[in-house]
Formats: sequence, C-alpha cells, structure tokens
Amino acid sequence: MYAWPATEVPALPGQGNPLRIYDTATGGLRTTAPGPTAGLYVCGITPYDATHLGHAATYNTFDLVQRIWRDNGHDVVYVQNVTDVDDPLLERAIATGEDWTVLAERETALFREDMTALRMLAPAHYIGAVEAIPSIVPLVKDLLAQGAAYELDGDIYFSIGSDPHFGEVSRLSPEQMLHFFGERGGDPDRPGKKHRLDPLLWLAARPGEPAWETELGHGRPGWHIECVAIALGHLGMGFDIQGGGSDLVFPHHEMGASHAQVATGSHPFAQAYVHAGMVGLDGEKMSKSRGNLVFVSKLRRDGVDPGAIRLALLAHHYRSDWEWTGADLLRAQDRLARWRAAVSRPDGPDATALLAEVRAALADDLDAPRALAVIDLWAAEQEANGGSDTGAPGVVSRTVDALLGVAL
Ligand code: 5CA
Ligand code: ZN
Repeated sequence: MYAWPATEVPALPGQGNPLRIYDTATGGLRTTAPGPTAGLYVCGITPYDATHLGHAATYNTFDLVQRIWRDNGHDVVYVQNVTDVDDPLLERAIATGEDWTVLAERETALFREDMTALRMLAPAHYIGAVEAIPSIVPLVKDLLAQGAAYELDGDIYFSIGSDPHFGEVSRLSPEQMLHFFGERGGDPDRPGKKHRLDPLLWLAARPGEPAWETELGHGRPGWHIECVAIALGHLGMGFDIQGGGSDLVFPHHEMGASHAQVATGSHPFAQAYVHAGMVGLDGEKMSKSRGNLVFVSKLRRDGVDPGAIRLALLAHHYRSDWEWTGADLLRAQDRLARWRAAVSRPDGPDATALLAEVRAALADDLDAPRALAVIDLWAAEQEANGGSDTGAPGVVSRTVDALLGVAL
C-alpha cells in the first residue's frame, strides 16, 4: 500500500543524543538503536472509523522516536500495518450495510490525510493485512510443522506452550492475561483449545465473511500473525522497537513476540517494546467501540491548526494516561501563537542552550513536556526583553520543526 507524502525535516547543527526509552519487557529504561540503521514497527489502525486523538497521540510518540534517531545520525526503517481485515471492521461493515473494502479504503485514506496534516513521518513500508496474506501463510505452515500450532474445526491456533519466553513482554499474572485476552479479541472459553490463552493464527471461512484460498484452506489471518509477518518481512528479528498503545501490550505484543520467536527459533523479536498511554474522554479510554471520540479530521474541519493539535499531544508525557479536554486545545493554541510571534522577530535571545536542552529532554524517555517548557522559556524571554542574536529565531523554529514536528 502507499503511505503518505514525506515530511521535510530540517537539518540541525551538531548531533542529538542516543534515545533512552522505557521498555515494557524489562520494566526499565534502555538505550536504543546501537547500529547505523534503526528499525521501528508500529501497530497501525483498524480502519473502520476516523483517527481519534488517542491514535494521534500514539503515532506522535513514535514520530518523536524517529526524529530523535535521525537527529542522532541514524537511518530509520519505519514499518506500519493497516489491519484491513479483522472482526471489528467486518462487524462495522455489516452493521452499516457497507462493503468492508470500501469502508477500509475510505478510513485509511482519511488516516493518511490526518497523518500528513499532523506532519507525521511516513513509514517506508505501509502494509495491509490482506496484502500480507502471502507472507502469513508460510509462517503459519512453519508453526504447524514445528508442532507449535494446531487445528480446531478448520481454524488454526498457536500453542503458547511452545514458547519458553511466553510472558516476558507483558510480565502479567495468568489471571491478568486471561482478563485482557477475553477483553481484547481472544476466545478463552472455546472448547477444544490446548490452552485458554492460545490465539488464532488462521480463521476458516465463515458465512458472509471474506476469505482467501490458500494452502491453509479457505479463510483469513488472525490478528497477531499479521504484524509478525509484516515486521519479519521488512525488519527481520531483533529490530529496535515494537511500538503501539498500552492496550496492545497483552495479548497483541506478547503473542506477536511468541509467534516470531517460535517460528524463527531466535530471540528476541524486538529489542524494546514501547507503549504509549491511553487517551480518554469523560473518564473512559477513547475508543471506536465506546464512541467517545474526538476526531483529528473533525478538528481540522473546524479550522484547528494541526500544529496546535500536535502541541496538545506533546504537552502530555507519552507514558501517562490522560484525558482530552477542550482546555488542552486552548492551551496549545495559545502556545502556538506565542511561539510563532517569538520566532517571527528578526533577532532574539541566544538559542544554543535551547537546542541542547530540547535534545536532552527528548532523549530522556521522550520528555516532550520538558522540551515544551524549554521553548516556552525562550519565547517568554523574547517577549519580555528580546535579544540580539539574529540566528536565534531560525534555530528555534528549525528545532521545533525537526524534533517536535511542528511548523512555526
Ligand atoms: N490494528 C490494531 C493494531 S495491529 C489496532 O489496535 N488498531 S486501532 O485502530 O485500534 O489502534 C491503532 C493504534 O492506536 C494502536 O497502536 C493502539 O494501541 C492506539 N490506540 C488506540 N486507542 C488509543 C487511545 N485511546 N489512546 C492512545 N492510543 C490508542
Ligand atoms: Zn499490530
């Protein structure tokens, strides 16, 4: 699939710092991307509704990761999927009487527009689940051949017992795993499974649902194996970061790591598992199924500057769960206006320390709120006393653009 247009990233003087980031699997900070090329896989949307601010916050998180890596001198291979065939999409299509492919294509197109407007760096490989079927089938066959997968009434399950590392990504108790598995697309109570947590790798065709004729029979892929096939195909084992929102820690990222580790006989799937907090509204996680959504496209239609949307996201640390309120946007709009006024002057206070401080804040587990505070201070000094450095407004503007993705 095509992604969206590339966003220009201005060059900054000197070089940024290596990124240290919180890894869910080890429960601590780790320094990422030791090699010259950094690999990033981020779980993409299930395109049955428009991009909400929760999605935008998650993609903003991994956009920062790439900007810091690039500033630190790395090439980045960024891979993202589109879950363009799965239960929630098919359920929505049935409920509204729409063709599922039309729904998926429309919402994916809107997502591309939102990502472009928000100046998110485009993935090098943007791959749909349907497109990935030819690479999913051999993986499932391999798991079957190894005895790590089994058939149940035509469906194929992964046996979690086949992975000695199972549980190392989420480090949850069996009770917690069961709870999340049932809540997030799993089927713990289906009779005949070897283990209640075993996830589907392949679903035999169901009446009225799309299905593909493959060596696994007539059917469609399960959810986790989709991301594994795409990540292995474009990054291979041991890539730097597997990312997504914290709702994907279990089962999605745990199962994905397991599938890959058993299929390849190597470990780990990713060096670090990074998760963005959940954005809520009215005390509930913002989700398509709950319907409590604030859409990026709606805000854009209302004339909100995408830069202000991004500043509203950046004002929260990526790991915290937070609630969207109208006040977030007002504060961000005010900040954007102050910053724009400050960089529009021909000179200003010295900005050499500012660049180093923004770099240090972001490299320290993506501390975007601290980075914003650094720019706020410079803008306040500019407003109060001005300055005589003619290069400073340009440096600030390029720093904000290159490292935070906001055009001033
Ligand atoms: N297609 C799968 C991943 S393979 C999926 O989870 N799709 S999604 O459309 O539900 O979510 C897309 C991305 O946004 C995922 O990384 C998910 O973790 C993240 N996300 C979903 N809801 C929120 C939220 N309320 N706050 C923050 N991130 C969220
Ligand atoms: Zn995924």
